[in-house]
Amino acid sequence: MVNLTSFFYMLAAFALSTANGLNCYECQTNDITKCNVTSCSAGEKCIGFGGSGSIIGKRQLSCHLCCSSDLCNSALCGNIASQRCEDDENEDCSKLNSLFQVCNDVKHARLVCPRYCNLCHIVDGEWSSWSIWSSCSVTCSNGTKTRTRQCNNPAPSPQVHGGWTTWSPWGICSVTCDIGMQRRDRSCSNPYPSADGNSCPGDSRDDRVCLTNGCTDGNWSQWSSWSSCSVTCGYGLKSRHRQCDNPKPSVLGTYCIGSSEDENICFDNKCEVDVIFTARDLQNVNPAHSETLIFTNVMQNVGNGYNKSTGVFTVPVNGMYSFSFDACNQSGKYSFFAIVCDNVNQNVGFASNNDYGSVSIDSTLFLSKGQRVWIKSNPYGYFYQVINCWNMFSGVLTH
Ligand SMILES: *[C@@H]1O[C@H](CO)[C@@H](O)[C@H](O)[C@H]1NC(C)=O
Ligand SMILES: *[C@@H]1O[C@H](CO)[C@@H](O)[C@H](O)[C@H]1NC(C)=O
Ligand SMILES: *[C@@H]1O[C@H](CO)[C@@H](O)[C@H](O)[C@H]1NC(C)=O
Ligand SMILES: *[C@@H]1O[C@H](CO)[C@@H](O)[C@H](O)[C@H]1NC(C)=O
Ligand SMILES: CC(=O)N[C@H]1CO[C@H](CO)[C@@H](O)[C@@H]1O
Repeated sequence: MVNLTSFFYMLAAFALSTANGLNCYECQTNDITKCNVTSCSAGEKCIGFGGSGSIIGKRQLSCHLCCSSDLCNSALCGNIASQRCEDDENEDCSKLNSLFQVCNDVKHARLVCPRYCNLCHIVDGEWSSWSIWSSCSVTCSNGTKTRTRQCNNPAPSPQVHGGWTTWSPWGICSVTCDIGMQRRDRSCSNPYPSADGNSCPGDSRDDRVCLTNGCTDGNWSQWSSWSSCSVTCGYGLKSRHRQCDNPKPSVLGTYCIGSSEDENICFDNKCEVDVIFTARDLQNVNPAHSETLIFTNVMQNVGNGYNKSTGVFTVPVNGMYSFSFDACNQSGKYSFFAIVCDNVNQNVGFASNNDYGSVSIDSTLFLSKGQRVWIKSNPYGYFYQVINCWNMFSGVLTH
């Protein structure tokens, strides 16, 4: 007769080999001890078999498996109960993480919220046992010998390399005007590195220059007094200046608007040269064609421009000149004449027997030093010369 109990075990073994990890049915060693068993709770019923619904396995606490009987050997247990990996029931891990990112701090998170933070798989490293001592470093006298151990019993797992948080916003500028510095920070906590993981590369602090408004805008000083005239004679320029230092602009302050230099026209009367001449009494009252009229009686010649031997006035200084020629008419005769400058007629006229007394022509010219002015017959003249009617050539530098 078939041992009913054996048959029963055989079926149970077949059924249970397909169930996840429940292999305590092989507890067939000599080293069998009494298991510390408890009753399965409602959700932990291990085996219901044969329609009877009877419980044939009970949970073995240390093994997390169900055993066929109270006799079990934990050394054969293929599924050692993992260390407790539960969140601290006094903490709201979800809240802790959203407020304080507790999961980024692996060390802390493993104590408080290992399950929430998915850290149950982390294994702390432990030292291996020491190796045997090496031989002595010397063969006589005092030397050293060494022994080693590794962090591989077990090796820590997994290795976590540090990661930076995002940068904080930039801090306030160190100054309220001009140029200062500001900083921002980040920390190597996203996540923190594990003991054997790499720390974050780079700096946790970043500084940069910050520009604000200028502290002080520039303002002009008062104008200096005018410089002396750039020429000692006639029209020139005088200048004055000012500095943008009342106050000076700060580094980012605006510079003064406008020019630091000012110029104006100046005229120095003191050095004006006087030029004036008057000459009368024609050397030749019947000049030939285009002949230069020479007036031999020089009444004044300030500046020595008029030459009484040639009748020509040579300009001594640049300036505006006014010339005139007075001619006496003669009854029944005509005189034609011109004021000439460097061979160009500037004004022409004539005296006829219809004129009474004298006739004048004049000319105002802007001349340069060295230019020449004279009177010529144009083309001929019959001048009349008596004590009460003068033929006269005169000129003056007006300015
Ligand atoms: C079984 O284990 C529990 C919890 O570890 C313990 O309190 C109890 O004393 C143990 N019973 C036996 C018989 O070893
Ligand atoms: C060796 O070490 C011992 C103990 O420290 C010391 O007394 C001794 O003087 C040392 N010998 C030499 C040669 O340094
Ligand atoms: C600029 O300077 C002038 C004198 O040159 C002074 O009157 C004025 O108040 C100054 N302005 C400022 C803003 O300093
Ligand atoms: C006047 O002109 C003549 C002839 O060119 C010259 O010889 C003489 O030196 C001049 N006189 C004066 C005062 O310039
Ligand atoms: C100064 C002089 O001789 N003037 C004369 C100019 O011409 C008229 C008209 O012929 C005479 O009457 C003037 O005496």
